[in-house]
Amino acid sequence: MITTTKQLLAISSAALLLSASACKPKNAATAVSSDAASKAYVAPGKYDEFYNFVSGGFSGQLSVYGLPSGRLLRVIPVFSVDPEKGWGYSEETKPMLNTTHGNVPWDDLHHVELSQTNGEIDGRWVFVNANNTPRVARVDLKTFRTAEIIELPNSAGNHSSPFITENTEYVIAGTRFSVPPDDVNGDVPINTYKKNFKGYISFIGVDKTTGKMDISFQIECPAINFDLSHTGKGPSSGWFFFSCYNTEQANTLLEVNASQRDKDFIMAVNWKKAEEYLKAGKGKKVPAKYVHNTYDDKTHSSVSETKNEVTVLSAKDLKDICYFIPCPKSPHGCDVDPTGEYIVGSGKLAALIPVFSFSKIQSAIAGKQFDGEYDGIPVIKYDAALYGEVQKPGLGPLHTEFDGKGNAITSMFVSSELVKWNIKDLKVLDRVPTYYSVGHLCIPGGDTKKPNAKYVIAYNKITKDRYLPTGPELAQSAQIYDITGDKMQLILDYPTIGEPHYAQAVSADVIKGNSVKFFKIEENANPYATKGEGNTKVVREGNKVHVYMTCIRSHFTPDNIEGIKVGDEVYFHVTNLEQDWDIPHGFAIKGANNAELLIMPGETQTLKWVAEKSGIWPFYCTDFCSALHQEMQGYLRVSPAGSNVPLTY
Ligand code: K7E
Ligand code: RUQ
Ligand code: CUA
Repeated sequence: MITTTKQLLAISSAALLLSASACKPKNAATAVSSDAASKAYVAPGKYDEFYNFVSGGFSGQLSVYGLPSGRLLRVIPVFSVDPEKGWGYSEETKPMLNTTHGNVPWDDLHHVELSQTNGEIDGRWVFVNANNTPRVARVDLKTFRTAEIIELPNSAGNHSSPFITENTEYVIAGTRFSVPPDDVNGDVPINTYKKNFKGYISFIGVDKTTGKMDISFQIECPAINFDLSHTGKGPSSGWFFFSCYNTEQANTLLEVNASQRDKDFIMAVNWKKAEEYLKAGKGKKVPAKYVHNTYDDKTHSSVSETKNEVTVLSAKDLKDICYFIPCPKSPHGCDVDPTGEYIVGSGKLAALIPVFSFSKIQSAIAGKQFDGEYDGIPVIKYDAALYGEVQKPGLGPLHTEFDGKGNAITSMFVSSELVKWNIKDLKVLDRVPTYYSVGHLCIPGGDTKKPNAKYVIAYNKITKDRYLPTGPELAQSAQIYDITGDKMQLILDYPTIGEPHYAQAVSADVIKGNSVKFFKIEENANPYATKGEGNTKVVREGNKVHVYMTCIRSHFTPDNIEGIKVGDEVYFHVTNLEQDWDIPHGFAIKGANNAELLIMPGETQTLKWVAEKSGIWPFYCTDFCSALHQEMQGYLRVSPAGSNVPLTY
C-alpha cells in the first residue's frame, strides 16, 4: 500500500524510467488478433469509415487520417508555416500568424475538438489550441483549412483548451501558467507568485452560423495551473470542469514542489451563472491586447485585427461560479461521461481514479459541505463530491474516453496500457498493452453524448522498436484497437506526424458530403484576382510591381516579364483559372526566400519577391498538373536600378 507522497513519487518515477527504456510487454508478439488484418483493411479505391483529426504537437499542425486504415489524408497547417501549401508564406496567409508579438510562425498544438450541436459532433469545424503563444484556431471542415486564429490575453500556456460546450456556444480555454495580468506591470519577483500571479479562463463565443470567434469574457481565478477540461452535458449542462495542479502555488517545480500536496483540484465552473452576472453588469472591462485573424474564402485572404480590452469576472468576488473539488495528485485528464453525471479526474501520480458525481456536487454546494476556501473559492469536501474510486487501475492514469455503453477507457502512461472499466460499479473489465507509454486516446465521439464505439486509438509517446529505425528520431506512433467485443483487440499500428496529443474521430458521413471541390472563379473577391488571360497585366507603383498573373494547364500568363529593376518589390498575384477538382498549380521563382505558392482552382495567392540582382530569373509551376507540367514556366528579367528597359509582358 502506498501511503506517502514520496513513496508514490519514487514508484512513479521508477516506472516512468522503465517505460522509456526497457518496457516491452511480454505478450508483444502475440498481442495482435488473427483477424486484425481484415479489420483494418480498406481496399484500394474504398473510403475509410472515420476521419481521425490528430493534433500535431510541436509541429504546429493538425493531421487527418482515415480509420481504420491509418492512412494519412491531409496535414493542415495551423500555427506553423507549411511550404507544401504556401501557408504563412503567401501575402494572403501571412497575417494568420500575427500576434501581439509579431508574426509567430510556430506553436505547440495539443488538443482538437470537433464542433457539436446538442452534444453530438456536427462536422462543421474543428478547434485546436496553441500552447506557447496562447491562441485558439478554428479549421473549416468544408475546406480543411484554418479559417481563424484568436490570441488569448492574460494567458500563458493555454493547455486547457479548446474544449467546447454542447452547442459550441463557447470554446473554453484555461491558462496553464498563472501570470501577472496583462494590464499591470509584470516586472515582479517570481517568488511573489501567490500575490501577483493569476489564472485566467477565457470564454470564446462562437457565432452559430459563421463560426466566428471572439472573447466573450474571462474569469479571473487564483494563481494555479489549469491542465485540461471538459464540458458538462445533460444534467450538468451549463457547467464546465477543469483539472488544476500546483495548488501549493509554487513558482519553482524543482524538488517537486508542485506535487507536495496529496490532493490538487478539479474546478467546477457554473458558466450559465457567469452569463447571468455578465448580464447584470458584474463584468469589469480591463485593457488587454490580443490579435484576431480571419481567413475569408471569398477574398482568399486574411484580415488581422488588434483588440484592446476584455471583460473579466472575478471568481473570488462572485462566490458561486467556481468551486474546487480535491482530486488526488496532479490531475491531468478531466473527462465527463456521456450522461453528464460522472466526472473523471486522472491524477498522473495517483494509484486510483476518482469519479465525481455531478448530483453530489450540487447537493454539496446546496448543503455547504465545504472544507473552507482556497484563495476565496469554496472547496467542496472530497467525500461529498465523490461517486467512487476505481481501485488499482494501473499506473499513471492520463485521459479517459467513453464507449456510450456504460464503460470508460483510461490511458495509463506509466504502466503503458489502456484500461477499460465500468462507470457504475467502478470495476476494471479489461486491459491491453500499448507500445509504448500512451498519452491521449480517442474513441469516435468519445467525449460527446453519443460515442460511436467501434475503435479506440492510442497515441503513444514512445515508439522504440515498432517500425524500421530511422536514426535517433522515430516516427510518432498510434495504435487502433477494435472495441466491439468484451476484449479490446489491437488491429493496427500507424505512424503519425509529431507529436500527437488529443485526437478526435467522427464518422466520415458527417463530413465528406460538404467538401468544397474548387472555388468559383466568378465569386473570387481577392482585390488582385485576374479572371481571364485577357485581363492579365503588370502595374508599377513606385518600386512596387504588381503582376496580375493567371495559370491554367499548362502555362502562366504573362510568362515573359521585362522592365523590373533592382530594388523592386515584385508581387506575383497568381489566379488559378481552373474550374475542376484537384487541379492546383504551384508558383516558385529562383531566389525566393519565402517558399512557393500553391493555388487552388478559382483562388488567387500572392508571392512577394524582391529583385536583388540584375539578370534572368526563371519561374515555374511546382505541382505536377498535366503532361505539359514541366513546360509550365517563364522568365523575369531584372535590370539595374536606373536603367531604361521598359515594362513589357
Ligand atoms: Cu495529456 Cu498536452 Cu492533452 Cu498530451 S496532454 S498526452
Ligand atoms: S519530373 S514526375 Cu521533376 Cu520526372 Cu517529377
Ligand atoms: Cu501547373 Cu504544374
